[in-house]
Amino acid sequence: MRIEQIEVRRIELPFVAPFETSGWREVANHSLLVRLRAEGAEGWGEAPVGVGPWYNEETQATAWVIARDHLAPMLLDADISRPEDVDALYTRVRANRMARAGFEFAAWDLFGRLQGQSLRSMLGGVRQQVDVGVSVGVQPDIATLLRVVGAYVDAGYRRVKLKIKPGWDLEPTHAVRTTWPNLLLQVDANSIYALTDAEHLARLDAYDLLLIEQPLAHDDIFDHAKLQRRLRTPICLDESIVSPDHARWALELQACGVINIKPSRVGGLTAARQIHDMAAEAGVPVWCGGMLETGIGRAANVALASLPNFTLPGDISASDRYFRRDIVRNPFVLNADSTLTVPDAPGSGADLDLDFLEQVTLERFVVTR
Ligand code: OSB
Ligand code: MG
Repeated sequence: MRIEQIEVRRIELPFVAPFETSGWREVANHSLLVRLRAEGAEGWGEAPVGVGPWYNEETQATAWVIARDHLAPMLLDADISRPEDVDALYTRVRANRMARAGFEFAAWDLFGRLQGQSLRSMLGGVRQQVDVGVSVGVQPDIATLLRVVGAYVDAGYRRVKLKIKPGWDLEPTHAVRTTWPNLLLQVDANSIYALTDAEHLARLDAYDLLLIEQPLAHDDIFDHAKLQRRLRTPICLDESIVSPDHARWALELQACGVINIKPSRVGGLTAARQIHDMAAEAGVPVWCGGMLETGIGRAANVALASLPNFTLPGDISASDRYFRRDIVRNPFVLNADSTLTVPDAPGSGADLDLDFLEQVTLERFVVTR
């Protein structure tokens, strides 16, 4: 199949509340959206890059240039017969995985719509509902944190992740654990600690956490293996696992007990599924992380999370946790049992609200064969 037209948009979609991690703060989704057209159908994908190079190296500006100067022309020149061919096409491109994932997602969506098959069934998903939780950013004080977490618990979320950093780790974790003794709880440091903090981090073992996410450097695997030997709580790697090879290295080194899979971080659903399979083989559970996506990227995450080894709740909250209005007409809604329902419709199932999308589009380019 030849792709006939590619459209890429830069959008800005404000969050209901700012989101703060150990190292940065986001007030809006600044994704790149990719639209592929062929044979009378279209597919959409989201590259959920941050506002600055704080999570990984990519930004909306870098993804835009890589998409315009390389990814779009390469795809227009290619002949593809399945979505995995887009993953293979882009193996020549170094890093820039979120930009690549935007195109790869769009290909899955396009093929699914043309073949009348849901993304879940294309990927081999086995669940109609996926367990989800909510990621809670750094808050100004403990009272505010307890109010914010309380509102999510009341809304039905049974798993909470707290963002931590030096000076905001033991105290907030203790406060939430004491207030909700049975809550599924985990923490995420976004690479702010060093191996010399091992003794301090081991104090988190007291709080019955599901996992401690990415305590050490964004590109480290080696020191995480050393740290894991000093903690009872499983380490979960996020930033460090950017490819199936990185997952293999982490598994062989026993650098983590859990892997957070974000399809956008690893270049798309093809690589995400490979990492899922590899972790399953090693007996290591995985869960689906999030990048504060719109309904487009969220649909890809939800479908991926329906695979069998996604046994821990994902950071795939309902759309209203992020946006007052999403760019889809079928936003994800939280079920009473802290799950989201996996769409059955062809492709990702996302039903775009094109009028609203126009309003949040900052810039676009279109290339045609
Ligand atoms: O580290 O998991 C992370 C958001 C942006 C960048 C990195 C992370 C996150 C989250 C939020 O924790 C997950 C979500 O709700 O989408
Ligand atoms: Mg993380």
